[in-house]
This record gives sequence, structure tokens and C-alpha cells, in this order.
Amino acid sequence: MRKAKVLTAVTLALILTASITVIASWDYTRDFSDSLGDGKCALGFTDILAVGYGFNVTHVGFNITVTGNIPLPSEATYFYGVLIDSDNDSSTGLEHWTGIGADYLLEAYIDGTTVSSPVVKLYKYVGGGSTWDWEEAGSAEVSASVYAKTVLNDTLEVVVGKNYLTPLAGEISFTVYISNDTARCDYVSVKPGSGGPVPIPEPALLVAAPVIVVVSAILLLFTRDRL
Ligand SMILES: [Ca+2]
Ligand SMILES: [Ca+2]
Repeated sequence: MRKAKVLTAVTLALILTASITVIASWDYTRDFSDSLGDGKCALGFTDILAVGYGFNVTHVGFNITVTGNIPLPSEATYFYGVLIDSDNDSSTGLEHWTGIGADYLLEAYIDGTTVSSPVVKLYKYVGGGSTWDWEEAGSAEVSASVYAKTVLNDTLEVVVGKNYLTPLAGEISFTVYISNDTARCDYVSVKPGSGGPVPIPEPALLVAAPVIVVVSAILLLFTRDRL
């Protein structure tokens, strides 16, 4: 009987643990539009039409919708970056000219080698505030994908694990850009006065809650077994 109770507790724990793994949909989303035709590079897929932001319990995602189709692979190298002011403090991180203090850079790129999906990495700012100095932040649970937003226009989605953005305020600002080796093609900044900042929950509390449920369930079953 005791063995059966333990097995039940483990099974319950596995079920509850599975419920807090990554999910594909977002709990919160916001969309921000951008002008058509204001891109500084010649190709349509470097002109941003809209930027999307979303989060769920574990991850944060940014969508970049462009004019036309994003080529995979691309003949030239293009960067799709998100500068993230994770503490929503413009005096920390890179003092970016869009007015945010970027603590992290989530950047994807396409070139002649990116056949199935863009390559994406998370970088932490390590400079003194005015120089472009970044250090790669491990795996950071990042991913990037391209999908057809409409028949004509593609969207590139980049995702990062929320726990890798520290310190993390209750709100964040960010700047999305597309660039190549020689020019900044287009950008959108979401910050105070420009549609932002946007909310983001503290990750520790959200992750801790289901864990507490699992531990409580196990303790309850063991306690009942002894009664
Ligand atoms: Ca644009
Ligand atoms: Ca900052």
C-alpha cells in the first residue's frame, strides 16, 4: 500500500511538472505597427510592418513582420535584433540612441548558411554604457522561426527564456531593428511615450507557485499514509 501511495505521488508530481513546461501560445500579447516604405535598405524584407510582443509563464517572444518574404538562405547577411531594457532603467546597460538602456540583445541573423531557420543568440551587455560590447549568455532557451503572417508578408519570431533576463523589472522597454553589415534598415522602439513599457511578470513567483503545489501534494500523500 505504501509503495502504491509513493507511485501515485510521483505520477501526480510528473503530471503537474509537465503542466509548467514550455507552451506554444502566449498569455499576453501586444502589437505595434510601423510604416510601410520607411526602410533604408532596398529589399522589402528589411522593412518592418509590425512588431509583436508576448510572454507566457516561462518565455518572452518578439515578432517582426516585414514586407514580403524572408529568404532562407539569404544571399547577404541580415540581422534581426531586439535590444531589451530588462530593468526598464535607461541609466543601465547600453545607452541606446532610441532612449532605452539595453541590458540584453536577442539577435537572429540570416545568411547563406541559414537554410531551415535563422540563427539566434542572447547577449548580455558588458560595456560601460556607450560601446557596443556584448557577451553571449549561454543557451538561454532561445529559438527563432519564420512563418507566413499573411499571403504576402512573413514574420520572424524570436523567443528567449524569461529566467535569463536579470534583473527583470515588472515592465520592460525594447527596440527592434533590422540591419545588414553596412546600414540600419528599419527599427521600432517600444518605450515610455511610444506604446511602452510593456508588462512582464516576475519569473520566480510564477515558477515557484506550481512547484509549491507539487511539494504540497507529495507531503499530503505521505502524511495521510502515516495516519
Ligand atoms: Ca517600416
Ligand atoms: Ca537598463
